[in-house]
Amino acid sequence: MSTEKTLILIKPDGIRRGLVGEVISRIESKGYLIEALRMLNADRALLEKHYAEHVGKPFYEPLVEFMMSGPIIVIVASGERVIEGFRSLAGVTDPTLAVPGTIRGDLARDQGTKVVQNIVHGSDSPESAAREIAIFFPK
Ligand code: DAT
Ligand code: MG
Repeated sequence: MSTEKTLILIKPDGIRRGLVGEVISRIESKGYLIEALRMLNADRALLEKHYAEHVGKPFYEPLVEFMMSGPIIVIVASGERVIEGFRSLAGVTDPTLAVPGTIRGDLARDQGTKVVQNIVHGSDSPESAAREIAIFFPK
């Protein structure tokens, strides 16, 4: 059985605030392996694929605008149960409620914006991980 993989994004707020090293350090310190990493400016078409499940929600357009507001870093990390493990490292979606000790709990807060700015994305299931990795790292 091959080791599980997940797709992690460091969002534009994470880059603007100089938290790239901190986020990568937390992934590595936990013991996950960085398998691939690239920086890019995501366009609308790419984000529409990545966030397909959220199309039509009130925060969808602000989310896309936010994700296009600067470069992002795309990471594939691997390890046993890395999908749930990284979600645990990241903390819950709302940074106000994310537990201290997590990336979102320690490093983000409510900015009063229409979309929550919470530093990182992590795949939420094996199906999402496979789909998202294929979007950002097409064969
Ligand atoms: P997660 O990133 O924790 O998997 P999600 O997939 O439900 O959360 O949503 C994608 C992103 O959209 C999330 O990281 C922040 C933003 N978001 C989600 N729900 C929101 C809401 N109710 N209001 C504003 N932004 C929201
Ligand atoms: Mg999600």
